[in-house]
Amino acid sequence: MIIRRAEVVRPSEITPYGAYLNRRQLIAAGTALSLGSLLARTVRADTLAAAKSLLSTDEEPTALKYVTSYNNYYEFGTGKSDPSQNAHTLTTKPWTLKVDGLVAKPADYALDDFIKPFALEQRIYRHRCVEGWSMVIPWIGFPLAGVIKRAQPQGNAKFVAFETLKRPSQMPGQRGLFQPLDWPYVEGLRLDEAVHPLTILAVGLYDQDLPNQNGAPLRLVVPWKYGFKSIKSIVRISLVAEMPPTSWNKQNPNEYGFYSNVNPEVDHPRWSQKTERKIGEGGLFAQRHPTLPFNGYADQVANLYAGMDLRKFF
Ligand SMILES: Nc1nc2c(c(=O)[nH]1)N[C@H]1C(S)=C(S)[C@@H](COP(=O)(O)O)O[C@H]1N2
Ligand SMILES: [Mo]
Repeated sequence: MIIRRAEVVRPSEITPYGAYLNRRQLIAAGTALSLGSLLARTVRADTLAAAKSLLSTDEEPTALKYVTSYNNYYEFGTGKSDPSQNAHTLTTKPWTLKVDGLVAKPADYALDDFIKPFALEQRIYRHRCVEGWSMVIPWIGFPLAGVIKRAQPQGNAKFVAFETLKRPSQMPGQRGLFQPLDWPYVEGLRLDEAVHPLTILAVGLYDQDLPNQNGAPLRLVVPWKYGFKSIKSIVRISLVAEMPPTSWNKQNPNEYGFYSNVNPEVDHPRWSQKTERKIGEGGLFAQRHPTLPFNGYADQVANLYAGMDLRKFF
């Protein structure tokens, strides 16, 4: 058993995003006041606290330095250290987010207004890249389901499409001769996958706002799928009727399917998916670990794919 089955956090354990914003304003305003500076000393202004969800794994999280320095974010380069070196130049304030498509309530939100109604939780999730490495990351976020419910999907909405920012002036990977992907980066989920309780939008990790290299200010996290489904720096969420295009599938449809569920039985055409290397487990002799079906979340999500041939729908 990797994660506990219960799907609820006690409401008393949750920091509503509004309260978090208020506390930040209090701390900011408080720097001029004596009581405020006392507060500021005990609570760092950049501290983002949220109670741990029971949907968390009890495995030890990967050290913060690896989570923030070993990244895939091709808008900032294809090397693992490129995002941590280049992504600081991205401006994430102000940030607007479009919710549109087959919904009764389409809207353009300022990020804070987008998040405000939702309760933040810590979700410690396993994270498996299609390249064969893995981490355990303590995200801070909230279920995507609430966002979709608020938009009021129409009956013909069957998929959710996501889009990353396209801003070549601040994203060096979107300039120059070698373009590894079409921009903007796009991803998609079936509607039932999108509203599954494990699917979250993350705004932080450990106790801080999401670092730019991890997809600030808002990224998707779908822990039973290969990492590339978890699209970063989202600017648009659209409800659609047909399966939407996805970046890696467009780049190489033989290697990357729409579903991309973690599956040790379906090899990537160029390598096995049976095992993984845990980032941070150092040394030449660190052994690889078996990869689990649905990345260890089979009890929670296997029923979404009942009757589907997962070799065909990889
Ligand atoms: N916009 C965008 N999102 C992206 C990517 C990317 O290149 N661009 N890389 C994906 C891949 S391959 C992985 S493994 C995860 C990595 O997330 P992390 O750097 O926070 O570990 O982000 C995914 N989301
Ligand atoms: Mo990945």
